[in-house]
Amino acid sequence: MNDIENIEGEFTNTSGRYAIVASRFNGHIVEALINGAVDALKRHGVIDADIQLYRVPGALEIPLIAEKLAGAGQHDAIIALGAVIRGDTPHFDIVARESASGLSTSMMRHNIPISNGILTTNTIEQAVERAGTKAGNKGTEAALGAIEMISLLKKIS
Ligand code: INI
Repeated sequence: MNDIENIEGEFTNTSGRYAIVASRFNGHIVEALINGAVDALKRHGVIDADIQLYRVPGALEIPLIAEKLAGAGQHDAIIALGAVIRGDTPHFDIVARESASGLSTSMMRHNIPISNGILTTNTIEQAVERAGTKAGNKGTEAALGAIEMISLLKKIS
């Protein structure tokens, strides 16, 4: 077991261009996710000029912009940030499923990491917990995932 080659992404060389696509719906929570993501990128050495923030109305619109950006080829990773909260709507399941599925499709089509930092929770309290309070910050996690995947992909190509 210890003799096997272990290939994984690193957090040391973070050169790359990052696009954040964030929704305005449930804006207070999403702003906390954006702050978490930007903070994580910058603390790992990513400079302001290599981070672009695109804003869309809601989680359902995130995949279109992510797809467009992935196809344009100007970024090394895309970080999707949003908050879908069941309490808000009967079509929670559609918004949650379609936003995640659209991102996966674009990631595979364009071979670019797309970190899914879209919270899907039953309550606003659960969303707040995952946006920088007692259960971490999903935006931070998504940014770290993007850094790691860029690094790992470089080792394969
Ligand atoms: N968009 C969200 O980002 N989160 C939600 O919780 C949400 N709810 O509950 O409805 C939501 N709906 C809007 C949707 O993403 C689209 O913006 C809208 O349907 C227009 O296409």
